[in-house]
Amino acid sequence: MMPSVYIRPIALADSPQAEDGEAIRLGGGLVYASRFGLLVCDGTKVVSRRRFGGAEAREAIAGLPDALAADATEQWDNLRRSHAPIACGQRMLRLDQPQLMGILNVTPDSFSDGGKFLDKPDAALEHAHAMLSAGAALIDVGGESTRPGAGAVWEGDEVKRVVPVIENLAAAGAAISIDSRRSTVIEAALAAGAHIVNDVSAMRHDARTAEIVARSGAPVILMHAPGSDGDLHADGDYADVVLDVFDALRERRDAAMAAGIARDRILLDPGIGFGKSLAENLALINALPMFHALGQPILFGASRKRMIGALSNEAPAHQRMAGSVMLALKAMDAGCQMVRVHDVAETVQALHVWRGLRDAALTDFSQLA
Ligand code: PMM
Repeated sequence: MMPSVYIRPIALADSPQAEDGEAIRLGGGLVYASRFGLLVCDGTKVVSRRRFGGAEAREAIAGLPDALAADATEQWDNLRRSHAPIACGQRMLRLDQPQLMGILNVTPDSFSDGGKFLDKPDAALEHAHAMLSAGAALIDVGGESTRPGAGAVWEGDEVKRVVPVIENLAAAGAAISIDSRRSTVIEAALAAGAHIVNDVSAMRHDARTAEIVARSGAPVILMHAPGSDGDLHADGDYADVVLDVFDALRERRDAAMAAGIARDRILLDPGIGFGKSLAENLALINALPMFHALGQPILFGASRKRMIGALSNEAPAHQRMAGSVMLALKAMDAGCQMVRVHDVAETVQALHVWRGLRDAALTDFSQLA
């Protein structure tokens, strides 16, 4: 097997004035990194490891064999890549700061909010509008539960659940994503006014999806889930969860581009909670900054997920707000451009305080360096 290379940010910095070397801006976002690890792996075995500061990157990369150096250079450029705003109808989603995606599940059985909005279009819309007023940049509308063991939904039912909600939100000028892995549903949702496709199977479930997304020009979120086809949670057997998810997302990014989807239309998501143990979820969250090396905006979703219950005396889903906000802040610290949440008002407040801490107009960072 060909050796592979990975660049991992290992020390984040408050500002570009980091004392231990030149810091770089990650993902064009609001966060900085000052120290990096350069890993060369043979399969999953790390064969060499070097640490370097931002100013020493070129020299560190030049020490690699040619084939690896090209890949490492691309990752280094990707880490610093800025992302253009995404147009959603009249709205522009800026990706130089974290944006919150509010979750609206129109399902009978989602683990966190199942049954609250199914067959209750008024309640669903009221909730969506409340999330928008609270500061959600967009609403993620889903009509199929993806929790482990959830029953399959007939796609005609999924369309009937999501389309009326999308039509209403689109008429109100909201930015909307459709959370589905079925091309028929995606097609109907885009026709109804959705702007972004959120596919938890990273377009593996339905071969037609890539063609529809390419033709529509809509941005697409490709999420990692290990299971093929039916059960997204199956086959979670990793040699190294961070490197395996990184490689899998790179493969899906490249497959999307090969299908004719423009690179600046692709967002990536490590898929927290999908076919991953608690330790694997924690490892991924601690390694989030590394995913900027794939060169795409990163979406992070851990809101009310099981891992929070597992770390907090099995708190049920509706009592996982504080843990969810904590994880959202961790994603912001890692420079993730989009965070998918249920508790919008609480996360917006946390985001505002987070931004205050980072604002160079409010803190003179040169005094802290
Ligand atoms: N999680 C769920 C559903 N859709 N989409 C993306 N991109 N990322 C996620 O982490 C994600 C998702 C499951 O959570 P829910 O039942 O609360 O919607």
